[in-house]
Amino acid sequence: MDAKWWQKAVVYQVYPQSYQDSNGDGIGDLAGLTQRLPYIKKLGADVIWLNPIYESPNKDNGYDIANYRKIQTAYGTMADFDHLLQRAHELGLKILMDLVVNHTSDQNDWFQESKKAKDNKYRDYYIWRDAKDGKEPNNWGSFFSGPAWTFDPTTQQYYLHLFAPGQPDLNWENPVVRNAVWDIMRFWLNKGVDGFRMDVINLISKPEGLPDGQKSKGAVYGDASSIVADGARLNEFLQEMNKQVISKYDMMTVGEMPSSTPQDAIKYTGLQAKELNMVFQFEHVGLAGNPDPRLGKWHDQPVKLVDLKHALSRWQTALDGKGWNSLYWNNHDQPRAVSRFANDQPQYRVKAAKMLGTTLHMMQGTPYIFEGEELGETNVHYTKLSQYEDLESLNAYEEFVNKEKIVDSQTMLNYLSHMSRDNARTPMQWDDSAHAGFTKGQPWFAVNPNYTEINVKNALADPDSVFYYYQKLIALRHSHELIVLGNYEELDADDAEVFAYKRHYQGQMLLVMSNFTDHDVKRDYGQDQAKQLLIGNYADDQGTTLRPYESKVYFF
Ligand code: ISL
Ligand code: CA
Repeated sequence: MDAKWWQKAVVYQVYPQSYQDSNGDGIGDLAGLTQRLPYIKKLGADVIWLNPIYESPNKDNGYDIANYRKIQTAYGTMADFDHLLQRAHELGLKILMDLVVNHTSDQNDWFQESKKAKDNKYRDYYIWRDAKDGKEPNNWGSFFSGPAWTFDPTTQQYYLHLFAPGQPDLNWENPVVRNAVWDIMRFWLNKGVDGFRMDVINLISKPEGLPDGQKSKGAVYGDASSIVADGARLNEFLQEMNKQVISKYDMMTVGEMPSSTPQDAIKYTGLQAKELNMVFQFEHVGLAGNPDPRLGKWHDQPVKLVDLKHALSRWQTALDGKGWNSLYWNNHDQPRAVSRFANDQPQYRVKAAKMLGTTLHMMQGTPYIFEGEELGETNVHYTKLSQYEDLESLNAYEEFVNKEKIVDSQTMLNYLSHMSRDNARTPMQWDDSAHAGFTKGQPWFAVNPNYTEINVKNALADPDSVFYYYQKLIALRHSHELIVLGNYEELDADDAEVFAYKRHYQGQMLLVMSNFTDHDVKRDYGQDQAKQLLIGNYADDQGTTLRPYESKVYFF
């Protein structure tokens, strides 16, 4: 089988407001990113995924879109975008846009119209319901704390928002809404963009009657996600999207799908399914939750290696030959990988970051690198609430510490330092000058203080840096069909120290071994029989010995 371009590609994710400021206002922008394209090219990535750059009141950093056809003023103009796209294409880089269409901003014209009157032409663009017994229409909680419904006095009804009140959910049951979405997609595709990452796309088909969600013990709200995710009409909607838009362009699609199972993903990405190319699954980033289900993702527990292996291996095996995986350790919603899954202490950080890169990049699927991951950037380790900016973090603190009082302030601050999305959102660390060379002004969000050591300038000057190691990982994928297409064999699932697997393809074999601990271990998988050590993160090979966070890939 010949691999498609998006199967061979490596994606680099750019969080525009934190990448490069070009005009000193402290906010990253399109002109800044355009200046940095040669850097991304040097790394060797093929595709850039841009987080939302559309006009937005920024309640949720651009995931609340006011105008789908306009660039956020702080990021530049449409001319700046056209220039970015043109420069990227000249360099052989493709651009993936973020498509956020489960919801819009409440400032979007559609919603402004919709809220005016029950008989407004745009009323059914959104999900409006009467009060039930004088209260919300059902018990759903929002992902960003509080109820998933807000009462609007003008028409005396509630509207649904699975996220913040400023993010009303679109009504996908309405064919006019679906056509409006196809038009937005065509608008950007006709400009020449190369595809879309689709925000929470498995939440668009809401269940009939909007029934109450399960409530865990002591919880104020019911759980909407398990009822809404992967709804009855999702496949139909995605097939319609494919027929109307996707099939007409040479493009790449990845759907963000919290809580999808491999069986769901096969339906969405299956070779016959005619829906999407791949999904972002959440299993490995959902491990080690708080034992109190009300606190969910807020915890400080390390992930157990056996669980991590189980999650990733399950997806590798289930989708082989049936669908296609995306591969990621982190993104703008997740803590930094080296802090979360390995070790960010100075004596281990570089080795550990390379070890994680190896483990993921040798798997089957399309790898995604989040800006700064290629430097081994770490969590920011904030200790005060005032240092945070993200509404999910701030709302969770307010709800659990102040309102419901189920956790004390110190404990919650500790959870935030481990899990807050803000860990990923600090500005890119370019050099050791003020604000890491991100801006000549005051940055919208403070730079991680470790920028004086961890930065692009240092990485490019050091042949042993995480950057050059990632460059090599990417080059290996581009030159070995085995890495792209080979099937996956997990080794010793219950080994709690080493993540080892094999890949097989047309008589060739790859052996990958990663030591996830800070001490020496010994493992023998017949590596002495290998033809070649393809890549490793130590200068020499000590055979069966794996040193702290050592990772090696053998070719047979
Ligand atoms: O659903 C969740 C947990 O069950 C969340 O993790 C949720 O899926 C996730 O926050 C969705 O993220 C995406 O949509 C959000 C936006 O804030 C994120 O930045 C985006 O990646 C709303 O648009
Ligand atoms: Ca700027």
